[in-house]
Amino acid sequence: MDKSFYTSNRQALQARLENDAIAIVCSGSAPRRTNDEYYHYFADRNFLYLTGVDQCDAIYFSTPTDEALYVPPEDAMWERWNGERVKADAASEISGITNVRPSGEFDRRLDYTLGLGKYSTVYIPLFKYTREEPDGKEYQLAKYIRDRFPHIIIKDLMPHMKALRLIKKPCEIEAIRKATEFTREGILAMMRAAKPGITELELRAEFLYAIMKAGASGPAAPPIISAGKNNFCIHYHDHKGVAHDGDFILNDVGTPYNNIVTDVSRGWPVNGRFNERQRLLYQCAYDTSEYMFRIIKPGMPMKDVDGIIKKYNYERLKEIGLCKSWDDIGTYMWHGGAHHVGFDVHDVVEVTPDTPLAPGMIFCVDIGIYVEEWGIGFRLEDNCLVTKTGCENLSASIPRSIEEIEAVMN
Ligand SMILES: [Mn+2]
Repeated sequence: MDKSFYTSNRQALQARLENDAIAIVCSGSAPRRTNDEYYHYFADRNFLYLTGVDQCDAIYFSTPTDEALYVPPEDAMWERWNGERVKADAASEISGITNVRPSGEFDRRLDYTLGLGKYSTVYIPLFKYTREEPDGKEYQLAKYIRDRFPHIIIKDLMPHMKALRLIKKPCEIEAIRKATEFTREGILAMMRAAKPGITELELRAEFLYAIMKAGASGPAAPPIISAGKNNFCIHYHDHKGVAHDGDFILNDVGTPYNNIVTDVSRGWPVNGRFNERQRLLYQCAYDTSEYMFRIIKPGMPMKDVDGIIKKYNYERLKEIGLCKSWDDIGTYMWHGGAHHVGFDVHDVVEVTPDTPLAPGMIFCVDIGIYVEEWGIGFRLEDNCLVTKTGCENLSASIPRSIEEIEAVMN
């Protein structure tokens, strides 16, 4: 991304905050995995959205009139063991922030600035997925500020970040198009390699090899690739199964480009030919998806995407004799189908059920059908960009119809 993207994101953030407020956003660090080994570092998405700097232990700090980026200092011995750090010059070039300082200076800057008595509020993104999560740097900072400067009000930055991240900029849309090319290569590779007896691990290897060969840095999130009854675990990551003749494969995968990610699901028969029941069910999902891409347009409330998917797909499942009444729908449709994508696979954005769709939103249209008594479960999930007049299926080039899938596999 051009640094103007990050600069405008920071300006938009500052414009939302009170004129005596400070914002602090940390890049995070990798947790320890075992002994002296760490998990791969995954940068905080809000930090990336504001700076583009993919470097652990960095901090973005802004006042209404000033901003600074604190990055770990140059350390040749550290780099000898652990690899290159983003240096001050590079961080400035990437982010457009001119004042880049060594991270050791941050504490003094914070104390000095808060000690001036000019500021009433500090915004920090505060989010925990579960209450058991240990305090990260943000919570430690919030506690420190509360103890040392009790007159300062601490506010959560998340609502502002969510509002900013809702509407995608043209460069984000371009990035997801590029990311989709990687995802396409990965899914095609799995479809081409598939044959009865192939393991889930082999399919996963095919996916990873193809996306990285195409230029992706890796998967967007741990890929979900399963066969047969394992498809009934929605977030399956075991990869311990084997795909037998007649099994359906489910893939729910994505790739990043410039930190923008795709999230695409397909269901297909391991032997390359849909049998009668697979064909019946897949066609329901396909028809529902096609219908959604015809009707999604600006102004429609967000909840209608999920609601109409469910109703339309219910009618299809009723036609094939699977659903007898509306009460049956929960037996076969286990989840909603419209989460946003962007810097996160389940993107962190400000939406309510009544939020009207607007140009620049990107969310998944995800139709999941799970029929345990038939042993068939899958999702058909595409990335939908809302345009001025309607919408666009960004992942339409990845084989979707029965004919397209069978043509790739045979
Ligand atoms: Mn998905």
